[in-house]
Amino acid sequence: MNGLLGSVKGPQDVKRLTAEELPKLASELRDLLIDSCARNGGHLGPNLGVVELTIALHRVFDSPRDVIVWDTGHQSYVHKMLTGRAGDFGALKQEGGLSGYPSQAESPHDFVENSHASTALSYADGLAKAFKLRGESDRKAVAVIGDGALTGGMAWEALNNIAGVKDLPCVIVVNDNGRSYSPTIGGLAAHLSSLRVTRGYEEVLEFVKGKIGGVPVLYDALHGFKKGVKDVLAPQVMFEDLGLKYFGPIDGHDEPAVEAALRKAKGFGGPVIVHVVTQKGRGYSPAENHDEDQFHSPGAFDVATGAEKPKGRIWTNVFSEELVEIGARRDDVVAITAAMLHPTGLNRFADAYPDRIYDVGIAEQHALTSAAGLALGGLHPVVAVYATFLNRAFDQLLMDVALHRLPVTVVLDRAGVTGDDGASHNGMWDLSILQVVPGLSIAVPRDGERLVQLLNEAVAIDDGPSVLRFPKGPVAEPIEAVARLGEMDVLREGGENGGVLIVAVGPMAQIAMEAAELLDAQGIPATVIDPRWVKPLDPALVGAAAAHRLVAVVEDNGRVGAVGDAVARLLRDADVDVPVRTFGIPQEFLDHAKRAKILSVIGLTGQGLARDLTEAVAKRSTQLENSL
Ligand SMILES: Cc1ncc(C[n+]2csc(CCOP(=O)(O)OP(=O)(O)O)c2C)c(N)n1
Repeated sequence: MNGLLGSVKGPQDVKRLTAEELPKLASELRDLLIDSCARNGGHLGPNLGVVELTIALHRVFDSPRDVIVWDTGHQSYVHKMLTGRAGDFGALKQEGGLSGYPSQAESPHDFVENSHASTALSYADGLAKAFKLRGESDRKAVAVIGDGALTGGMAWEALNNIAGVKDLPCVIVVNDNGRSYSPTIGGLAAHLSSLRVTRGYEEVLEFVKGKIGGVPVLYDALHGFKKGVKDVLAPQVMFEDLGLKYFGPIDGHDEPAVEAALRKAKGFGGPVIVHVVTQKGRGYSPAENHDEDQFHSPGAFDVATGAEKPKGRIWTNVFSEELVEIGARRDDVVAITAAMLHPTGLNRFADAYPDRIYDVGIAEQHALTSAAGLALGGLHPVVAVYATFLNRAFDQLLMDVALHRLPVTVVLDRAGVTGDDGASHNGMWDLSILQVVPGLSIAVPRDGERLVQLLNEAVAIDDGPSVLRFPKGPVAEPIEAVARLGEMDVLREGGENGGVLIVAVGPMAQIAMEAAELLDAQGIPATVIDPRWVKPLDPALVGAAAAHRLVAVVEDNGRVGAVGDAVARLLRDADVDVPVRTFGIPQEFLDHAKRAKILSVIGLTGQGLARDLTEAVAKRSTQLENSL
């Protein structure tokens, strides 16, 4: 690594640079960000926006003695580059390479790895309390949180607590770029934009036009700005009323100004908010001009044009299109997104039915209970979230939706192994935690045609909640059923003499069919069934299992308590003692790597399955012979 960045091995080297050298460092950081994200994809827009802020943080604070917690963690690339990892960016998000989020294994400068949003203030609250109690009076807890993440309820629970301890050594940096993926919504967002304008109305318009040009919503909102005089003169009251000292707004690309504000904050004897206004995608015009999400997290792209490699047809597209069709037939169907309109494909629905879409911010818990309210009000909400983020809203689904038997459909995208976003992004929990919800129905489509069919069946359920889940990536090739058994699809008949019954959960049908062929070639007949609905399980499964020597359940979910365990329980309860093998994701936090690679390592391939099942059948035969 050449240039100034080559000489930066850690924060002490950032501190040593002269003020005149900093713009050059910023420019080198941006080049490296663009280059590495172009190669392997990554969170480019957010990181381009925090270049000067991150430099300033490392010049003012003493990491890791002072702890910097990055909310969500997707904007921590510059932090990684300034803490000795710039040379490793060639393998960003690749197996064995740098994680796309902070990682304790990578550096003592990384404390918090979780990529679920809105947690940084709570971590900082706890850290600061720990410093105080342990008498470590030289340490500060610094939380960097975006205006998007600030829409999450946890952030407000934390603010309430932080403000309650007058001498808490905690600095909250609000990185306000006006956007989550899309422009941030809601009353808070409106308030933050009013904060940006403390310098007076006319100046505001110039400021916003200059700094955040190309965000018409915000500009229009400011034009229509009709706040009370008190808020115009002292809009920071919201924070100060809470008891938090407020500094800002600061131009987040003016490094000396950010540094000055952070120094003041550091010297202040209690909890303080520094409000920094930045531009997402700053310094790379394809990102700055990208209306949809300012290159929030593009896949690999061409540096000159910003053009991304085409993704082909993905599961999300099928869902997105079918929901528009359903919306045309059913005017009671409404949709909810938690700040992920485009990633979940709900943008089409929003375009078609603008008054039937609700973006609630990064607020999955609220999304579910608001859906409950909509359902109580006579509508059928479809809540679309990434599978891993549903964890946030488990209690709301259980008590607010299911207990009231409300017709809410939850659509889980990115279910199963997602891979290169690391442990906290794998959607491997839902089939386990959802098993315990009374009255909930869960569908898992194996291909696009089944997604269409099952989505329609799900929104037709009017006496309780339903969930539909599908994975990341290209939609699976269709597999036609050869027969129906109850509500289940039989994909392959294994013959009369009872060999292995493979219960393939959704897209696992592909590898189940491959495994069945391989088993057949070895003289082990194999039947493959796709249950379509995995909760409740079809009672016809009991008879099918009883006619086989071994049952194998294959699913793209953690093995504990998921469909495999549910099938075993069903058979136990019916006094059918055919052995059940469960194949899924080991109950571990998986390191980042490509989805295909992880599936192969954990044995979720046709070959892996066939090998394990051959062994299981052989073992079973030996046991039977020995018992005779
Ligand atoms: C609980 C949760 N829901 C959704 C997401 C997906 N997500 C990742 S970043 C992001 C937007 C964050 O916006 P902001 O905090 O303003 O940061 P920016 O990217 O604008 O810098 C969202 C919705 C998440 N990480 N966690």
